[in-house]
Amino acid sequence: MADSNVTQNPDQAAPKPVSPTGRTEREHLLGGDPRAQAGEHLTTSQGLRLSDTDHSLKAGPRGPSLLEDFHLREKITHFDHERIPERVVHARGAAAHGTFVAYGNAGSATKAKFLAEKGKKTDVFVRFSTVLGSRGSADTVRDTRGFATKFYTDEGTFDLVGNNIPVFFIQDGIKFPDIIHAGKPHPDREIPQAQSAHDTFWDFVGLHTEATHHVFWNMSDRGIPRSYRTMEGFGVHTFRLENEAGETCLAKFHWKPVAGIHSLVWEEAQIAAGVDPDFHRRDMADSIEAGAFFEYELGLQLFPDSEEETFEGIDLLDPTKIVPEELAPVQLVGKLTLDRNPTNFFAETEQVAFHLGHLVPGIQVTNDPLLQARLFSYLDTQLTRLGGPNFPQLPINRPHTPVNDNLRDGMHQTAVHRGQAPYLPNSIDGGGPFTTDGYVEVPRQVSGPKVRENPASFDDHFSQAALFYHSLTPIEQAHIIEAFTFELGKCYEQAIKERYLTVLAKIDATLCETVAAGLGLPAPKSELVTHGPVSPKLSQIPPGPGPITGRIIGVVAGPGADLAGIDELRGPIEAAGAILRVIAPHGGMLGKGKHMQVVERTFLTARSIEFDAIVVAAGVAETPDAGDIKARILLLEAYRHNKAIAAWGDGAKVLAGAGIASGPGVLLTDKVDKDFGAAFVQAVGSHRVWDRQELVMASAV
Ligand code: HDE
Repeated sequence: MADSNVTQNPDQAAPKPVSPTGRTEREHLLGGDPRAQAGEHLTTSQGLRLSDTDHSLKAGPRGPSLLEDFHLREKITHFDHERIPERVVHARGAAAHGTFVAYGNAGSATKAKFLAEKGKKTDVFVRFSTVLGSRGSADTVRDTRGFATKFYTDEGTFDLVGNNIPVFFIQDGIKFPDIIHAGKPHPDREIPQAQSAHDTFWDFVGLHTEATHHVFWNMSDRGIPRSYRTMEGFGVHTFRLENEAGETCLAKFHWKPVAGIHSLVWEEAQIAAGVDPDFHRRDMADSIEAGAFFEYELGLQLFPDSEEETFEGIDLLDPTKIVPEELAPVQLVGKLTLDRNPTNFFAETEQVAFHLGHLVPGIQVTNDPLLQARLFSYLDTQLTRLGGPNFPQLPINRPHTPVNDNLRDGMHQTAVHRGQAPYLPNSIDGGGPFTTDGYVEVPRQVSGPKVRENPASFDDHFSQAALFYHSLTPIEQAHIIEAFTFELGKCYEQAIKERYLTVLAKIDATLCETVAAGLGLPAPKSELVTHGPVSPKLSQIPPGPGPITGRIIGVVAGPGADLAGIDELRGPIEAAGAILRVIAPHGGMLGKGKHMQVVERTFLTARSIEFDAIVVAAGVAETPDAGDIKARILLLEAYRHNKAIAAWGDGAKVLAGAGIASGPGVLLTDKVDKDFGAAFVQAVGSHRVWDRQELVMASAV
């Protein structure tokens, strides 16, 4: 029968490219895990070669299936069990492998070798995630992003399980189930998915006002990052570091993205959630495959270790507080480069198991009550998620240093342990394994009455939200106002909206009044709180153009386009590490010979959200497709979202046809030359043309 020949298809002898970079099917298989993927032949899990995998064993071609069909039963049974429970939070994620290299300047603070030794290289695996959504939810929703890093150090694995926001909603981990129940979809209808814009979330954060600072970060542009490449990361809690001399200090971990901090605009994030729910995942995988690696510097804010555990009056054990960088500068101690995509999503990204208790000498925990609860949760959650206590044996979780743990048996045990005495001390197995100069907790005095209470300093819920808001530029503040108006506008309960307005009334009068007006409610009386000196470093709008590595530039072309001009423009764009994609009315090739262009997106498959900037080539204005409504929407959306727009030659007519004339961030030229290339790269490097915002609002395009 024809279909049973599928596995002998002669096309398999000449592998075809299966990915944009031209990797072949055969290359994919090279180096496969010998436990499940060796040899050329299809087998059962027991290694029995199979001659047919498409027809179940039946009593005659029209008869019922036979119970004795062991291959059918094995294939279906394994399939039935392919899924494991998704993470209860941070279910939606994507990851990459890379390397961390220490600058060698952290030794005075910590003896952790991966930080202290100059040039020391450590393998890492980083998983980025959203918090609220399910595994299949969209990447670009408004949410906090997880930034979890596994350092496979010589001294054991260290996990830095952080977020892209430096504070958290709650001060005590005992409230975590409550905030998550409030943020997740409603239990009756299971909607909305991956959203905070609903009653239960705003009910919780209005009643637990310690969440205010985190809520402000979420409502800011930080809640909708452009790329995982353009996010900061934070350890959030204060850790205790110890150096070789036994001296301790307190520290907060920071990741600083080399590409700068950039975000989507809200409308773009919403469109992307539908048009490309894999927006961030795709961006990371494509960029890494194209060699445009993700880079971050690791930084430390260091504070003297003291009885009070405060710095400049800020309680370092309160995870709703930051220490402004102006008060304690971030000292950069090493660089992380993510340069390799996972080979198998399930084996690596899904099965990776982070835990705050994965520590190395030189790094210790503090009494932050949120951190303390996390020390329990992460180990516990893996037992359900990964089916038992042997998850550290999974390849992605295995330390890159020898392990001799005396832990035995259990579900999914894959090690064949030797010996008879897995206990210590013993006099049978040579006495070992032996304890040595390993991890020692810094001896600190612990005493106090047994109480369910917070320190008094934890009662300040608003001053840092106000500090954050007032440290931002007017455009960033406008985005926060818009976000609050949107999110509260999605709530149904009047009391919840009114209660939250009383929170806003403590932060800023204009903010509160504008949101109230948007909701059609009276603004409550201002009860403004005071805050410390503003921290300009909290603003993410760059003072000047930055790198454009991994950015995507769309060039609108078509039959008759100036293909040589496209090649000319490709030079500076690729030299800056960005990617040029040709958009045309139809797929296929444009032109032939030296300047032939492959059409990568058509007017049907392209949407503005994919591009950081759009250029219209000369030679398309007179073609019948120049006025295509989809192309006009492409240009108009890019314009509305304050992206750099350019055209050369009669490409300007296409822009004009879409209602885009000259103005801020619109670059027009006769032909592509060096100066234009440089000016364009600089415009993209500014990320957004905020000067255009007012024009956009006024013209209502
Ligand atoms: Fe988590 N968190 N968390 N969290 N968290 C998990 O662990 C938890 C918190 C963070 O990519 C879970 O393996 C509690 C703060 C990230 O695999 C779970 C509390 C921060 C990830 C869990 C917190 C985080 C998780 C779910 C309050 C930023 C994804 C699956 C005490 C500093 C890791 C898992 C990955 C995942 C519990 C608070 C970051 C259930 C109880 C604060 C990035 O164990």
